[in-house]
Amino acid sequence: MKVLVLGGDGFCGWPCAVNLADAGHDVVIVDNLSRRKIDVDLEVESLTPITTISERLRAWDQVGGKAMRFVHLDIAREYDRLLDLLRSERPEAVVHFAEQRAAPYSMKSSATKRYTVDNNVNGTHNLLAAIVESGLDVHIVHLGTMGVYGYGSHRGATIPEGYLTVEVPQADGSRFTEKILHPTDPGSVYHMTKTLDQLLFYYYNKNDSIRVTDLHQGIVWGTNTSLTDKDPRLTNRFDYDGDYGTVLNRFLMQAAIGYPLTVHGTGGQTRAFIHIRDSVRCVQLALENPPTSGEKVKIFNQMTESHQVGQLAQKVADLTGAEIRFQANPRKEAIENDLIVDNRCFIELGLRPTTLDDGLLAEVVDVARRWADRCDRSRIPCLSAWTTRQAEALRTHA
Ligand code: NAD
Ligand code: USQ
Repeated sequence: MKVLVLGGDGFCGWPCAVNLADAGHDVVIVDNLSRRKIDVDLEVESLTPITTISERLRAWDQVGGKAMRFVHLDIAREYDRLLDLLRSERPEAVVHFAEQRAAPYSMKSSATKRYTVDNNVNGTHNLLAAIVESGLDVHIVHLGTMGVYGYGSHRGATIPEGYLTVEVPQADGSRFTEKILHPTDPGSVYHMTKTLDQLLFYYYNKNDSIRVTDLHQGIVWGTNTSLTDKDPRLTNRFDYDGDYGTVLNRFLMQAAIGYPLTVHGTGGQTRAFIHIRDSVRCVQLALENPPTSGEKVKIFNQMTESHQVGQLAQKVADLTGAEIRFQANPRKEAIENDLIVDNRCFIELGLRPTTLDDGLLAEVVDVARRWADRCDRSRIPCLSAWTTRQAEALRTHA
C-alpha cells in the first residue's frame, strides 16, 4: 500500500515508517523537521545521537530495507504543496504524526501556545481539506492522545474507545439513548489541540465521508525497535529534557545517571502507557484494517497498561536503587485520578501487549547509561508552569 507518513522523522513516526516499509508498504515520509529545530531553540539534544533524515534513509537502504522517500513539507503552512503531493502520489493511506506533541512546551509561553494551536489544528485541517479537494479516497490514521478524555475522576467507569452511550431525558419524562463522542477534558493547550482534531475528523467524516482511524495513544516509552536497532544510523530519538521527555523514559534515564527521580506532586497521577514496539504494531494494524466507506470515525485506545506515576518511580527505584524526589507540580492537574481503559479493539486485532514486566525497563536504562555523557543535567527540571500559581510554587520549592 502507498502510505504517506506525516511526521515520519519523529520519535513515534520514524520507527513506524521503517516498520511499514519492512512490511512491504511503499512509504513516503513527509516532515518539516520542526522537532529538530525546536531542539536547537531549547539548546538540548536527543540523548541518543540521531543522524539526519538523509543519512537515516541511506542507512535503511544499506541494511537492505525497502526504499523510502522523504519530502520536506510543512503541512500546516504549505497547503498547495500538500495538495500537489496527494495528487501526484495518490496514497491509499496517510499516517498523521505531524504535530507539536509536548504538553510542557505548549504551556511555556503565549508564543508556544499559539504555535501549538496554529501548527496542530491547521495541519490536521489542511490534510482533511486537501483530501476532499483531491477527490481521492484516502484513509487517515491519526495519532491522538488518551489525554482527550481528561485525567479527572471517572468514578471508576471504564473509558470506552471513543464513544459513550448516554441516556437523554425528555420533557415528557421519556429517555432515548445515543452514542456520542466521549466528552473531552484536556489538561494542556497541546491536549486541547487533540480534542479539536477529534471534532475536525467527526465533521469531515460526516460531511465528506473521509475515512479516519483516530488512535488515542498513551505515553510511549522505550526507544528502539528491532529494525531501528539494525544500524546505529537508524537509532531513534530519546527525549529526556523537562519539555519533551516523558515520565517513564525520564525516570529510567534519571536512574541511569544517578539523578533523583522527579515525581511531580504526590505522584498520584495515573496515566496510560505503551511501548514503542507496540505503538508501531498498532499503527500497522490500524492501517491494514481500515474503516469501510461510510463508516464513522474509528477510535482505538492505543495503550497497554495504566500506572500511577509514584508507583512507577518506585518500580524504577526497586530496579535500579535510584532515589525518589517529590517536586512541586508545574502542572495544574488532579492530585490523584483513576484510569480504567477499554483497549479491546487492538487486542481483538491481534496485539500482544509488551508490559513493564517484560524486562524492557532495564534495556532503556542500558541505552541511557550508554549515552549518559550526552545528558545535560541542567535541562532535566520541568520548568514550564501551567499558571502563575504553579510558577510561584516552583520558585518557592526550588
Ligand atoms: P515528535 O515531535 O518526535 O514527532 C513529530 C514529527 O512531526 C516531528 O518529526 C516534526 O518535525 C513533525 N512535524 C510537526 N509539525 C509538522 C508540520 N506542520 N509539518 C510537517 N511535519 C511536522 O513527536 P512523537 O512523540 O513522535 O509524536 C507523534 C504523534 O504521536 C504526535 O501527534 C503526538 O501527539 C502523538 N503521541 C505521542 C506520544 C508520545 O508519548 N510520544 C503519546 C501519544 C500520542
Ligand atoms: N511527570 C512527573 N515527573 C516528570 C515528568 C512528568 O511526575 O519528570 C508527570 C506529569 O506531571 C504528568 C505525567 O507524569 O502527570 C505524564 O507526563 P508526561 O510528560 O509523561 O506525559 P504527557 O504530558 O501527558 O504527554 C505525553 C506525550 C504526549 C501524549 C501523552 C499521552 O508527550 O504527546 O499525547 O503523553 S497521554 O498522557 O496519555 O495523554
